[in-house]
Amino acid sequence: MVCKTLDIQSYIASRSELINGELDLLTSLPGTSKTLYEAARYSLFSGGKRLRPLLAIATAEALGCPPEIAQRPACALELIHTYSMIHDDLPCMDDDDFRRGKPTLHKVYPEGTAVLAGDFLLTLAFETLAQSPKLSADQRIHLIAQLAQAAGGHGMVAGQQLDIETEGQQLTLEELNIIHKGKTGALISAAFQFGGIIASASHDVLANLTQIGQLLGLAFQIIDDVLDVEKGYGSDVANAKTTYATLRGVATSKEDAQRLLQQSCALIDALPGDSATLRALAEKLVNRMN
Ligand code: GRG
Repeated sequence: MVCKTLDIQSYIASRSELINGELDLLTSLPGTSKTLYEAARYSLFSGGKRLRPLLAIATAEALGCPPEIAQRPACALELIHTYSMIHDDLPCMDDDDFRRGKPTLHKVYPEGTAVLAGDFLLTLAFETLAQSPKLSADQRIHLIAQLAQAAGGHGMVAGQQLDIETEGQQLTLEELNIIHKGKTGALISAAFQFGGIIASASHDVLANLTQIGQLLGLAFQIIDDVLDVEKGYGSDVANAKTTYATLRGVATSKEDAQRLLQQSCALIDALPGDSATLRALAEKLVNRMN
């Protein structure tokens, strides 16, 4: 077990280095506004775990595709994720002063600059996919469509809107699931699809990856709710939010997450190729401490 932990840790370290290198390249040539680039980089390099691009690269690798091909398009997921965090923290949304232990972007730069830095990262994600040099035109279009679906009005943005609309209301588990599926699950799911598309996976494998992504996306959010209580962040409690922890209790929520993990691991094991690293990453995602 210890050995496996070390293996996955060094895998994460090495692939994170590739991801950070790409993100640096993508944002190192300031356009007409140096401030916009600096603001975007403040959030992009503030200690994110890089989970989504890591999952995309590990999925591609499990299906036999080298990381060098996956690393550039995988970064589009991190660009979208970072934009969503910046906008989520704004006074008109969650109005958070800190993220990852540092002042949020709108606390360091004017609020308008924070909005625009998010907009910049959102558009850069699609530009990155359109220009990914090592993919075919078909693959690039497929990735762009996949990301638009996951991040937009059928996915993350829709989930966020539902979250705002239902603020202060007591939700059922079903309603909560719909919000989580859009807000958090869609981008995690897209990471698995990304790996499949980049590795030119068959239709059947892509369908399996959809299921894996949905299961793990939900497990990820459940654990996020549990950590909010266990780590004493308490922001959900303070905001009177319905969460898995409030609806199911912490212990049952943990069991739910483990069950979803087991189901997804069975599907990961059935993928063609060597999926041991992807499995270890999925386990890490659900058993994470932050
Ligand atoms: C503003 C359009 C728009 C969308 C925002 C994703 C989202 C929608 C809001 C985030 C609210 C939130 C904190 C949800 C909990 C799950 C989550 C996305 C946690 C952060 O993801 P990690 O753990 O973050 O991958 P790091 O910091 O590692 O990058």
